[in-house]
Amino acid sequence: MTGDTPLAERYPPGAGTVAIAVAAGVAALLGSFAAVGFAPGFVVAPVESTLSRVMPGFLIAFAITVLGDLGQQLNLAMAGAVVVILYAQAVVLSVTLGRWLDERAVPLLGGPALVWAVTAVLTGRPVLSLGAAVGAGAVLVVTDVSASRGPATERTPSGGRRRVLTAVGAAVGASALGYVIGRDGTAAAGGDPSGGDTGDGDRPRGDPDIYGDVEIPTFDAGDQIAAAADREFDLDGMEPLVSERFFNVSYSSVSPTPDAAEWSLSVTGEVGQELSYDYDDLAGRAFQHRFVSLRCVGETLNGKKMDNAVWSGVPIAPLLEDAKPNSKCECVMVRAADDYYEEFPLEALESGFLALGMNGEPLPRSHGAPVRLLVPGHWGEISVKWITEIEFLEREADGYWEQKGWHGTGPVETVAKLHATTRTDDGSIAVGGHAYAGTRGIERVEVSTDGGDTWTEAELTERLPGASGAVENPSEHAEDAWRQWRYTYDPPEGSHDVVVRATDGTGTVQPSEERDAYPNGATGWVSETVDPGSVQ
Ligand SMILES: Nc1nc2c(c(=O)[nH]1)N[C@H]1C(S)=C(S)[C@@H](COP(=O)(O)O)O[C@H]1N2
Ligand SMILES: [Mo]
Repeated sequence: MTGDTPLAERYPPGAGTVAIAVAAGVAALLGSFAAVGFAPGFVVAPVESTLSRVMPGFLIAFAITVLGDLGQQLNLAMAGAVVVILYAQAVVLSVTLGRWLDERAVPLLGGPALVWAVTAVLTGRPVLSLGAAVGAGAVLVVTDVSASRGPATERTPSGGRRRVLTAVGAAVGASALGYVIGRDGTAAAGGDPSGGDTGDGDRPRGDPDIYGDVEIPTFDAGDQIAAAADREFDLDGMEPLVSERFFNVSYSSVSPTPDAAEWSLSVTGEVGQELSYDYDDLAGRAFQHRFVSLRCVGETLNGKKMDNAVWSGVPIAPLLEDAKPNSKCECVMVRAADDYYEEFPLEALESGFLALGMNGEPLPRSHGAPVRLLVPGHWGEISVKWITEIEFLEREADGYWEQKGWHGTGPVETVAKLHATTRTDDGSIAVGGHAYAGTRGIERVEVSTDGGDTWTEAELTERLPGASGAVENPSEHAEDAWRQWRYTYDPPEGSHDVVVRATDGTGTVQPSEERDAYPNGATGWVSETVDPGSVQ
């Protein structure tokens, strides 16, 4: 039974209904955001992960290396659009059914119910999915009420247009409200949609969502941090030796929120004895505090996806011994809470470190809380965040990025970056940046101010100190940390090309051959044209 207005007129046919359905879809998406925040239960998260997974390797390569963070944002936007289309189809279906049965309750209840079902299937969280249903319901109810209240003259094509405008207005209102609620919820949970930053002073220690039910150990990294501050060059525009904004790379833009109390790391596969460790097992051990630099294989030659931090945790080798591994390929697959997986040689894993702390704080969510792996000297992709499982394999397999054509499980390439160009008080020009060669170490950095014809050695910061804390044989220097270089010169008259190259600890000069990041890391020498007139 219908009300005063027949259903066909409540939902103007064709484009009108589609517009109302899309409006309801947008409100539903923001309803999901309101209920969950920027966390895995947000309906866009699983869709975005799936899009990343099915996207061909060359497109991903383009997104990472050329578009950078914009690529990730585009992927997120595309996932949002897919969700809105799914929701809109659910609403159109309910309207069609309602017209057919001539029953206004069908779209009013059936629409939100379908939206709820779609969300629950995508996220696997039936209760939180109610947020999406409320968003869609709000738009459908407002549209329905406005149709009932409208004067007779409204039941005309122009009345239909009004209904669409009412629906859009309701969607805008509901979405804005959903956005505000979701954003505040994300902030309260310590989540960080933009990823990246650590050491946010306003944030409670640790992430309450993640660390709520465990005792957070202390991370005594103060001496290491002070040592870095002591050694670094003071040069405008150059990042310090302990990165202020540590880059972030995850295949999915929504970080998982594992509960530290529930977290465990299992050792499985070709082993004599399967093992499992929980957070308290690790937090109760004596920590080391180590500098480890990370660099992403997908970054451009002079890009900024290379950073350094002091990490607190435990070496992994002793944790593997009791498992009595007998992997034929001497290789492992390491898995994570975001369904990420990387395969690499056991030898690399054995030099690895499980970090619970970063720069004196509990590991932040975006960098792999509660526990991540760090594999010294290798491209960042095998330093698996949110680690949950180490599987000893019988034969080699491909990891997540290798299935997309990348070769990023090996040691990093040597690089010297050029990120600072400034004028000194006496009128000289000072250039500087960071140099990194993984565990080979940086021996020397040379600079040319004439496009590569002649070279002069740059100053280098003293190497960072070796691990502190529970270390059996302390080494003097950090085994896997970058150094800063600086070079000051009297500029020639006109524009000139500054080129920089590093030599690693084995005496090998950074390769000059220019190569893009895809598939195994960018190479070449960083070069920049400097116009003395415009250097400040
Ligand atoms: N679980 C998980 N671990 C991951 C990734 C990921 O997407 N998921 N990305 C990897 C890549 S490609 C890099 S470069 C580093 C970056 O670490 P960061 O985000 O802490 O800088 O994490 C690696 N570990
Ligand atoms: Mo990476």
